[in-house]
Amino acid sequence: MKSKNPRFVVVAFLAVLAAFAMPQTVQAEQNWKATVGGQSKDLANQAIAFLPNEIWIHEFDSITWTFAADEIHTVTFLKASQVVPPFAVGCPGFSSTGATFDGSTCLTTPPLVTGASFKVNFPKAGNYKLVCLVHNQMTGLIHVLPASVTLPHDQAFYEEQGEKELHNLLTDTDKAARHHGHEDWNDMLSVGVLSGKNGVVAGIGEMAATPGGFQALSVLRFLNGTIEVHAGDTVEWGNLDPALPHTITFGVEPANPIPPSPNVFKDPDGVLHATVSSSSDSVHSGFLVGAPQDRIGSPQVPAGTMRFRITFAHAGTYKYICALHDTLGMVGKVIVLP
Ligand SMILES: [Cu+2]
Repeated sequence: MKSKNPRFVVVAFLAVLAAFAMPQTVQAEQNWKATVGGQSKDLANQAIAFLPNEIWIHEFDSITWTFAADEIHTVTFLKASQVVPPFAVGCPGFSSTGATFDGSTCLTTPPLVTGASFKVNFPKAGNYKLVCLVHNQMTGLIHVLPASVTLPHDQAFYEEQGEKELHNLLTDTDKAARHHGHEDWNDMLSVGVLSGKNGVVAGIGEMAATPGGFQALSVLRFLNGTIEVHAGDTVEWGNLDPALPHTITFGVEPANPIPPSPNVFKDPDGVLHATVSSSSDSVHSGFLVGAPQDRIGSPQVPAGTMRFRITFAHAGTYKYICALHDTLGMVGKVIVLP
């Protein structure tokens, strides 16, 4: 370095200052992007997942989640030890996009679908669990690291990872899940999952996991959904999804889809049962859903309701829906011959 020009020294000094200052301001502003849910074109196959479900960021970074499914989801961060609230009440209440989470108060979006997006700021280092209040088995993990720690991945990695996880879920190798609506429902009936020839699979699903948490595939269809029986026969529906509820609903949809309609009784084996005599009858199964898993250290819970039976007294055509997923194409028909 020959020059003793004072102007050069000042410029060099400023350059050194800038070199120190710049990376910090860039890091502090980073906004990451991730996706919530995903689906097949016919809306039947739903990825019940945060995509990807594990992300490493710096404190003061933010993440914007974009919703990509017609099935509802929430982006929710609860406080440590907080009891998981139902999505209808939030955590309680709902946050607005641009909200901040540092572990001291809970944060949740309302249930959202395709087109919505939600930004969360993370000002405090910590490892935060991400959950969906609609789907028990949909979780993720956000690692918020001090600015001094190097991040393991860039945005391109997370986009690729999210696409991989989505692909793995939607192309699940389970035949019945992949080819819903075809003959493969036969596999489910023939292994005795549902009794006899008058069985209908009311949705099917598969659990999956990454080191960041749980993900699932749910197929929102009745397999063998249009079924022919004779007057006096009983049709049995069974939900084969480990996490997602469905309903069997004939006639008028009740305001509250959770409990069964009053005209439903219980068979000796505990399965709910109803009789339909005319196409103007309304019958609602309530939620067909598995019980929460019994875990070591927690009390045993009652069995879930995964089956539903209806006896058809008279000939006719009886249309039914899943009250939760009919708008996504989950509908069926019972044709009762004399
Ligand atoms: Cu459903």
